[in-house]
This record gives sequence, structure tokens and C-alpha cells, in this order.
Amino acid sequence: MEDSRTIETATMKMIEKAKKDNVETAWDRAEKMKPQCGFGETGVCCRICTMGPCRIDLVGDGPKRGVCGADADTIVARNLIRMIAGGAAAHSDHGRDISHTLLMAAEGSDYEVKEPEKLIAVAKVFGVETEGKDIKEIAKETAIKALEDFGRYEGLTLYPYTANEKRKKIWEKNDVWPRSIDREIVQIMHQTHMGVDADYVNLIQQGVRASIGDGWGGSMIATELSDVLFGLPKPIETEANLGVLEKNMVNIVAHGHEPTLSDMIVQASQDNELLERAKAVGAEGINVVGMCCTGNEIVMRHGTRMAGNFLQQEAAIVTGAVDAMIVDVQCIMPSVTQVASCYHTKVISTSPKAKIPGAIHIQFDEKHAYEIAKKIILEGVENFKNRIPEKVHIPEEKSQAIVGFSVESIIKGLDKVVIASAQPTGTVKPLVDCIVSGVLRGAAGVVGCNNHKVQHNYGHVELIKDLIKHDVIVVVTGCTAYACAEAGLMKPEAKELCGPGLKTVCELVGIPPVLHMGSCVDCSRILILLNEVAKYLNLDISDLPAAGAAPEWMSEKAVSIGTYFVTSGVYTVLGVCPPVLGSKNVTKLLTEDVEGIYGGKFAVEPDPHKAAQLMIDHIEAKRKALGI
Ligand code: XCC
Ligand code: SF4
Repeated sequence: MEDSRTIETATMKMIEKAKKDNVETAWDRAEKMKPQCGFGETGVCCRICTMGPCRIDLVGDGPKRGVCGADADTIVARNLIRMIAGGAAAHSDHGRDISHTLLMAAEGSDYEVKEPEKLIAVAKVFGVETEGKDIKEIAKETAIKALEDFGRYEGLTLYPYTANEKRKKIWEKNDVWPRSIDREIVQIMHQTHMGVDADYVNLIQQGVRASIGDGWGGSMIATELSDVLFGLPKPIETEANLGVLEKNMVNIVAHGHEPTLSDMIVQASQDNELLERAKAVGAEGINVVGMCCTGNEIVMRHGTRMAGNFLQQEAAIVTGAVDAMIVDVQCIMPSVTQVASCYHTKVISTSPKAKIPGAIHIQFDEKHAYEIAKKIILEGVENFKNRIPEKVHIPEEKSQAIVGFSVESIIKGLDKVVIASAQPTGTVKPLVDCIVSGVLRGAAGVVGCNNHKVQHNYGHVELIKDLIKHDVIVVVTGCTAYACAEAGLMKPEAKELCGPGLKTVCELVGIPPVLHMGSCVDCSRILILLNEVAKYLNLDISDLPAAGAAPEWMSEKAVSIGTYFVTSGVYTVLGVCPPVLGSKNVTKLLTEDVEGIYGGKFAVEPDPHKAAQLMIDHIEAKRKALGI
């Protein structure tokens, strides 16, 4: 079987089935969208005020400036940092919600502190005194400090202080330390308002500030406090792909991003009352499966199976076997209700921020979390009997995977490599030893979305296969994680695809060569891991033999992620070009000049094999510079 749209056979089958069932998918709509607008694609379309829309003619002798006089540099830079604002806002609003959930846990709710030790570590970052206090008190003070970091009115955001000394000096010197997480996002909106900033360098600098507030602020707080509330991920077995849907069970797909609801859904799905009701409607049980990043949150902590990534959301419904798709925020195609209307599937929206025409809205409320989760699941249970048997086809594809690699569990796991000294180190020393000795050539973080412009999962899988063949250990988050799990790159047997060094490490430690580190906000785990290694070696992140990639990205969040990786010192290769080519200056700034300032830079390479080579070359160059 071959298909230019996806490499993944379950999805191929569902695309075919969709056609038969007269259902439109993202790929169909993408076809209809062709040709896509060249002005938009190169970033030179401006709609910021109603004197426009204005667009810059890049090839002919048409306009070189908008009505207000803004040139291509200004327009491209403004558009780009507005993307960063969107992405940083999404991540940080998620982080704020988690902080609020911690506060509610402290004050009494269905949530509780699952990891007191980690809470104490986080409390220290915020300067909360922990000695002699009970855990609820610490939780409350930490939550308030975290919430303050979003809107602080004096000083600087606190979480970036966890970075290594060299990195902090770079941010200070270039004046990009975020003052507060929200403020930098708001300032982007102000600075890009008609007639404010026209200097592309100054605009990009503000984008950098907001992105650091995301990666080392909002996202990191989201990750750290999620661990506190929902548990620290530890290696756990699971399965991935559409084949995790069950013919004889109530299938509930949890889709979206935050763990607050999905974690409760997992718990409530075991409720006796609901299980009995499921039996009464003729089902063998309740099968909760994950989709996109909320799926990553629950698989990391409970092993909840992974149904599919971004471009599989419609395909999941096309199986005709999804009784309820529960969504919260981000990456939910409005088309899901359209697709659902051709089957029996109920789409249930739960966030006041995200309502979708055609969906049932059951508003989630942290105060009554368990009861509402039960109510939501019940919708799916009652819907089981409405399945249309002739429309049900669940593809059999599913792969084994080991997931759940928090920084803490990686450190613990790699301690097994130290065979000579049986003493566990509790630090990144074993990882560092493997890299310094050359057993591992380096490490790569591969993250991000799916995008119809890249064959679904092809970019992720091909790039990563090349990296592991070259003994580069790979960590992943987001939709990349699903692509890897589905392709079998997260099972121990994937060691056979590795070079000899990485293969040995996989054997000794019992890990796969590709480590699932979580959802998109968990890209902050990658920052923490890099930072720990840098600190251990008394180096900066930019000195390490490491690189990043987003082979199939599409969202504004990915622009923010890419920017904070680059300005944390990571060479980052994008498989899809951001809308910047309309400005030679902005393009040069991002792909060349920025390296002299932050030690990282962007590259764009659609061919995953060439992209992998760029990363490997970078890793080898860094090794050489370190003399290892
Ligand atoms: Fe969304 Fe997070 Fe992208 Fe996937 S990787 S398409 S942002 S689900 Ni985050
Ligand atoms: Fe045109 Fe300037 Fe208005 Fe943009 S801000 S739409 S370039 S007049």
C-alpha cells in the first residue's frame, strides 16, 4: 500500500473509507485550497489595520511598502512574532490553568498533590519556604507564586533562573529575560499594532523575550506542576495507533491538551456505576484512548493507549467506533463535528475557551471534576448502542511502545549504564559519560505537529531513523511521539535500527532509542535535560552535541517552541518553512546572525534525510569543538 498523504496504513484505510462514506478530510480541503496564497506563504501580507490589507510584491514592480509605509522586513517580523504570541499564549494559559488547579488542590478539591518531593523542589525555585510546613500550605504558596509569574509587575520571571549561568548571562546581555509571562505576549500585540515598531530586529527581540517566557516560564510551570498534581512519568508500556479502538467496548477518545480533564476521565472510566451501565448497554467495558497532547499526558502517567496524532483525528471518527470524542483546547479541527455527523460519534467540548458548532458542550469545572468526568463518559456509554454496524471498521494496526521518560526517570534509568561502579549517581553523569566517550554521538529533540504539506509521519520517522542509525539518542514530544510509537521506534526491538553504541545503551538500560518525553509543553523537559547536562559539564547548552527538529510542524505553538530552543542555544531544523522568506533580512537573522547572539539558529530542510544529515554534521562539529 502506498499513499502520498500518509505513510501509515491504518490512516490510509480510513482515508479510503472516508471517501466511500462521503466524508471530507483535511487532505481533501487542502486540495481545494490550492494554490495557496504566495503573499501569505512568504509573510508579506499585512491585515493589521483597515487601510490594508497590504501585500508586498517580491518579484514584480508592484508595491514595496504597505499604505502606512511598512516594508517587507517590518511586515514579516510583525507577522512572525504575532505567531509567537499566539503560541506562547496557548502554552502559558495552559500553565496558568494547571497552577490554578494546584491552588484548588491545596484549598480542597478532587485533585491532590501526588508528588510532594517534586512540589518541594518547585517551591524552592519560587523561593517558597518549605521547612516545617505541611504539604497543602506549600502547595498553596507555590501555586500563588506560580500565578504571580504570569503577571508579575516588578522584577523578572523566576523560572528562567533555573538555567545555567552562561545562558542566563546571554539573556541578560541581550535584554531578553521575560519580565512576566503575560506581559511579553501583550507587548507583542502592542508593538505590532499599526504604527508602533518598524524595526525588524527590535520586533524579533520581543518575540524572543515572549518565547523564553513560554519555554522557561509558562510551559515549564505547566510541566512541573502537572507532575506534582498527576504524578511523575515513569517508563510504562502501551500501544499506539487506531487499532487501540475496541469493537466491543465503549470507545472514548480524549483529544486536546491539558491533563486536568483527561486524567480525571481516566480515573472516572473505572467507576463501578459507569462500568455497570456500560454492561447494561451491551459493552464489555470502557476504553479511554488518547489523541494529541492530552493523550501524551495520560499515556505518560497511566499507560492509556494512544489512538493517533493530529492528522488522525478525523480518521479516528471515520472508524465509526468512537462513541465520544472529548475535547478541551488546542489542535482540535472544527471539522470533527462535521465528520462525526456522518457517524454516531458525539463530540463533547468542555472548555469555555473552545466551543465547536455541532458539539455537545459540558463545561468542565475543577471543583466538581470527578462528577463532571462521569457525566461526560456517560454520554459515550449511552451512545454505544447507536453505532451503525455497517459503518464500523477498526483497522487492526497498533504497535507496542514504552513511554514515560521524564528527566527524573531518564536519570534513574541511565544509572544502569554504570556497570563498573554499582553505585547509582542520581545525576546525568552516565549520559554525559556515554556522550563524551562517543558511545552516543549526541542527542536530538524531535518535536511538533503533522501538516498536510508533509506526508503524514514520514518527516518524523525518516529523520529519526537516520539519527538513531548514527548513534544519536532521540527524545520526542507532541505528535512526533505518536509517529514514533506507531512506527515501532519506541519498542526495545527498535535497537536493531541503531548504530552499535546506541544499541548497546538500549540493551544495558532496557530503553528504546526514542524516548517519549510527553506533550508539547513538555518540550520544557528537553530544556531541563539539556540544561542539566550543560551544568554538569560547566558548559552552556549551545556547546553540547545536540540538535532539534520539527519536521512536520504547523501551529503557532511550534513557532514559539522553535524560537525558545534556538535562543536557548539549540540548532533547530524545520521541515516546513515559516512565513519569512518575503524578508531577506529576517530570514538571514533567523538562519545566520542569531547564532552569534544565542548560539543556536534555524535551518529549513524539507527532506528528512538531508535534515538528519544537517543535525549530525552539527553534532559532530560540536564534538570536535569540545575535543571529544
Ligand atoms: Fe498540536 Fe500538541 Fe502540534 Fe500535535 S504537536 S499538532 S501543536 S498536538 Ni504539540
Ligand atoms: Fe497596510 Fe500598514 Fe495597515 Fe499593515 S499596518 S495593513 S502595511 S497600512
